[in-house]
Amino acid sequence: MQSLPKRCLWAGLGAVVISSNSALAAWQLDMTPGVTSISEQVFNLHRTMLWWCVAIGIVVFGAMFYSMLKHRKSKGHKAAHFHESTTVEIFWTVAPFFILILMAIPATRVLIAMSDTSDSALTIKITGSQWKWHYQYLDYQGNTDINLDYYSVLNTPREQIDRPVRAAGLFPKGAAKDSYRPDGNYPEQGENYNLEVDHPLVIPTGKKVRFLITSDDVIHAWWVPDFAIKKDAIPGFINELWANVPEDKPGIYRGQCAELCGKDHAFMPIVVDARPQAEFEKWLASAQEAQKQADIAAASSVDKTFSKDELMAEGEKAYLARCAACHQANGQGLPPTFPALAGSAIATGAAADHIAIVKNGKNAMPAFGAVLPPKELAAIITYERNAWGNKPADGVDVVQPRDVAK
Ligand code: HEC
Ligand SMILES: [Cu+2]
Repeated sequence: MQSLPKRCLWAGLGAVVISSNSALAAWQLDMTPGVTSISEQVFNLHRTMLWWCVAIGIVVFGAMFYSMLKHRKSKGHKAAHFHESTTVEIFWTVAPFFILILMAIPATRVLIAMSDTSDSALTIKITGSQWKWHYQYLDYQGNTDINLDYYSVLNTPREQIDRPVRAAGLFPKGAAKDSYRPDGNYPEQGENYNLEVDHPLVIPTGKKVRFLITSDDVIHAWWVPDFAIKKDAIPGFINELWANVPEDKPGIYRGQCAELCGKDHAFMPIVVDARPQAEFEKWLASAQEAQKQADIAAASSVDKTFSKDELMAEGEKAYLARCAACHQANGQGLPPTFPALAGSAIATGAAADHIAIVKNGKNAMPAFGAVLPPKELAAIITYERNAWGNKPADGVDVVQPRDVAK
């Protein structure tokens, strides 16, 4: 009879397997079939290969176990001694050779289809950088004068991200233990935790969309499982990909950066919003108009003078969204990689040097000059010069958009 603990273990395992459909779903083993024709081809290719491997496995292990059991020593069999059987050697060379050729034919067909970006209706340039995606609309049905580009950044609330860290009792060095939530009551993680962004990539359904993928800093990879596309974003290179979401499958598709790209690799998700063509065109027109207005506002902000209070308020928000990932909300940074801005010689030194490093970047510090409008840059820099007890040595505590635009 089995001992009691063992029986309990088996009963427990059985109960887990039977009762937890949702747990089983989370442990789905197969690939996702996805929504595009390419993803379907990739899925079927994977299936085909898997069955090939299963068949080979059955033949090889079958022969092995048959031989071991049927000809075992206890039945009086003697080991055969032979060397250099030409027949066997030719067989085990030629058979795998033909199997590989048979596998290569469908695989090559799918690879060629994946890389055929001809006749696309829309071309979008995708640039990865630590840790955000930049989408640039280059060409829609022959119109290359679109003038629309934007950044797509994670927008899962910081407090949700801090929840597990807080639960484990871990805190960044130097951070006040309960700086966010003295009650320890962190919000639940949402349904799309760390898979949500401020501005999704919007594409039309029923159209072939070509993606040109590159990077500004390190290697990233743009991966949307439902489209079965995943390509490295490499600085100095442009990789091509495409997707055509069927007209009956509009919706939100989510993916992630798939190349370990640094500290916040897990925090640069991808969200694609596939809309019917008419809706896409409506969105495109309004996004172009919004960008035009933003450009005009940015240009006119340079002529205006803003109060310190206004700049500080906008600066704090923008700092948390743009800079806190590296320099931390409390300005302490994560030395030695990410310097503290609280008490930093640059953040409290000559305004011109402070502006220069934020606009132009330095080593692992990204350049923000082309990313943020002058008013937002001025607000962030003003904030940094006054927050966390900072006091500018040159007395310039307010930086205006026109100082940044120079
Ligand atoms: C990807 C991480 C990252 C982000 C995001 C980032 N920084 Fe930095 N920052 C750095 C690094 C790394 C340095 C150090 C550069 C060096 O000296 O090599 C730095 C240096 C600085 C310095 C100089 C500090 C000193 O004392 O050396 C300032 C000022 C600064 N950053 C401001 C900003 C502002 C403003 C933002 C947001 C608009 C920002 N940073 C966003 C990584 C980052
Ligand atoms: Cu990345």
